[in-house]
Amino acid sequence: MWILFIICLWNINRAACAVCDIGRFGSRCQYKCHCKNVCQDDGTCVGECADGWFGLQCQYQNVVYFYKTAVSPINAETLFTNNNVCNNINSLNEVSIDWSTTLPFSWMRIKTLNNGALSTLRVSIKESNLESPCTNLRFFQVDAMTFDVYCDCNGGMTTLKLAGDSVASICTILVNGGRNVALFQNTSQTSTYSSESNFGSQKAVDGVVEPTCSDKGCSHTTNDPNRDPHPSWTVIFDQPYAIDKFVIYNRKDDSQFRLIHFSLEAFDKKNTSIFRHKDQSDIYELVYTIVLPAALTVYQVIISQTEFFDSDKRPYVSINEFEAYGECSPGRYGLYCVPCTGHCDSQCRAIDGHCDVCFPGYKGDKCDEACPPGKYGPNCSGTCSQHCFTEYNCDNTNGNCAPCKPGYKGGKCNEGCTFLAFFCLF
Ligand SMILES: [Ca+2]
Repeated sequence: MWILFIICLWNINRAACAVCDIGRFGSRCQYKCHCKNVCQDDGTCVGECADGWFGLQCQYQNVVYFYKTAVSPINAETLFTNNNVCNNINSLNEVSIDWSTTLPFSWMRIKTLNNGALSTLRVSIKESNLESPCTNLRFFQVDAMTFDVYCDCNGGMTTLKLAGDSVASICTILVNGGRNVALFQNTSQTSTYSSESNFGSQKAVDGVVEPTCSDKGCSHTTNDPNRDPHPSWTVIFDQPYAIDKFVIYNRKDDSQFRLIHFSLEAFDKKNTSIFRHKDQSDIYELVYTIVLPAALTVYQVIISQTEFFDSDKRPYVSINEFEAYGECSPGRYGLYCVPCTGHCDSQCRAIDGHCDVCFPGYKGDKCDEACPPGKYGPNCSGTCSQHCFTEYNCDNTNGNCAPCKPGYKGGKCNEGCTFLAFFCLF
């Protein structure tokens, strides 16, 4: 108990100290559990993730679950069901999936019965019937049968297509929609209707889409006729995140028209506006999905309204739930988006910190292992000179190892001394 007290007092490990409400976890209790059954204190699920979620602590949205409208051919439907059954469809060499809206593509998780066949996989995206291939496919093994597939695609997709002989071996496809980083972040609004506990700004990031907002449960600006003619709602994240999709849930009970023609603006940490969206439709939506043209590093989002409709005499901003989907900003990784390890020479992979290219002298999945004694340089591929006095003083980054064994000189001890000079200094 005392040890825990000291850990908490000095803030060494906040996750160990936080006591979160049931269904939440994290250093600030900022994450919602997405487990089918029991959720442990650190968010790990006992058993499977809830439908629609996968990956690290089940925090990654599977857009197949939320946005799928059709699969072609129809008998490929089972490939998009996230379960433990792995029945591949032998005759298949092409499969496509349509979305209800334009979505960004980042990566997908594939379960396959034949790892070797994946090299023949082709991925393309379609928008407005214009098909464009995704290039530079990269495969990262998750377990014996599961791979995360990354590739470079231009623009958004209304259809995702997989083709090639390898499709016949695939048994599950999950398509990443990012994780919601807006949950329980700092929020404010220009005014509040009724009371903070009923209609405060936090209600829009509490992870709950309420069936009714009439009593409580949604953010809502004031109806005081003398106040707030230009209402807005603001969220400021604990750190910048790479966001590619915003989702706004409208209230479900009444007055949904209040969001018609709303504006959304995103800012970076320098308070520079980096993305603006103005709703154009005269008909309200129950769920607005706003896709960014590319992932942007966002720190703050403001939703505002200047117009009013129906019987209203003033504009309001009322939000049932706001979500911001994306990843850690470049150079960070993991659930808490900590910096990539110091010896990574490229941006590490956000989900697990894997680094593609290490600085010379380091190796390992996260570039956190120095080369073993006697090795140096990029990928630890250099071998220290056998004329180093000892392999233990060979610099792992550049192979320099002076002092040398008698008879040799140079930074890498690979130059022989001039004749007769047994001990040479130059
Ligand atoms: Ca809510």
